[in-house]
Amino acid sequence: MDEKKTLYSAIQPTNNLTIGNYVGAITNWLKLQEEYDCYFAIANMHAITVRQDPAELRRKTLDLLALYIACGIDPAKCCLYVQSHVPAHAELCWVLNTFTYVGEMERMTQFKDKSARHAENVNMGLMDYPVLMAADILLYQAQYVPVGEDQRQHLEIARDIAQRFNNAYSPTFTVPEGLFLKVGAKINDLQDPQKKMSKSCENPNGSIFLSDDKDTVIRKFKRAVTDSGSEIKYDPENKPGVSNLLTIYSVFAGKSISEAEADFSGKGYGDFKLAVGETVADRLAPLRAEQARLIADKEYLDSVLKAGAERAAHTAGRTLSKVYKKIGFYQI
Ligand code: ATP
Ligand code: LTN
Repeated sequence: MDEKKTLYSAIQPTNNLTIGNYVGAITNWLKLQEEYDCYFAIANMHAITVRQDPAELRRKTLDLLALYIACGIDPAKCCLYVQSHVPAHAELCWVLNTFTYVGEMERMTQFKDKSARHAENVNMGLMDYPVLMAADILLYQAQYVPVGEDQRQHLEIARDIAQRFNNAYSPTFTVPEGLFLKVGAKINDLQDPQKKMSKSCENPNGSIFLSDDKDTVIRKFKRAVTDSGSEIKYDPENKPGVSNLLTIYSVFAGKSISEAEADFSGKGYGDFKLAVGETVADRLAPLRAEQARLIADKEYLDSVLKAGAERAAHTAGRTLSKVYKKIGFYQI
């Protein structure tokens, strides 16, 4: 039998996940776990690049694990683990820092955005974020990295760093490729449909959180910004609000964009928004119930994390020791 290819992705345990994270990340992982050797991490080391409340960070780590499992990510098939449980991430990040230029990091879109949003705390970690992400991916020799559009630039840098290192020594790292999907790769903010929906946005009405109850989901969709005119047509240039709602509906109802358009032909914006809200709310309810059941079983969640950390540390350790040999770190 062919060896399965390796796939790596991670989410930060910050805030509550939005349907953007769910669609852009987790639902894809479900299919991928059948085909690839998957590592799915909880990126708590990335999370602290923005100040976190310690008790909340701890709680959200388990919340996110429970959500992965509730969504159908199977710990028997994938390695689920917490980034800080595998010290090799910080260790490789340090080495890769010496293969990364300050100028490159200053030019990263996310760094510029987050520096503006957190002007009081533009810390070194925030700038180093892409290098830690490169370390995550390269440690596991991942061929594929499924992420949303917003991570494209970070993935490019991870590839550049891998190639730089390979060229300076000899082939050491697999050069990873991003897996970006077309529909749903970017879900936009309901209040500002030119902007991606984000779990840390200022206006909570713009994001649908997986933790929102049915009434909240429907209320937020009813208030969603639509566009001038009254036609329900997919046209992201001229009708960003309606197009975003059509994307959300098509993903949650499991239909194509043209089927989604057909469902609402001749209907008004009010009916449309209500139908999208109901479709989303009905899909989220069972997920939330299963997540709550798992959170109550801390012993089980801890056992998943322990097994995950052992497996991840084993793979990561092999890459790290290769790197240490190549760069000339004396081994004992
Ligand atoms: P933050 O607001 O805290 O920066 P975020 O909502 O952007 O967080 P991340 O933790 O950075 O979320 O991303 C987790 C995953 O979800 C990534 O693969 C990212 O590409 C994907 N993702 C995030 N937002 C969206 C979105 N609006 N549409 C599609 N995918 C998304
Ligand atoms: N920065 C990523 C989360 C992340 C990640 C990774 C994704 C951290 N390490 C490694 C893919 C591979 C984000 O989605 N915001």
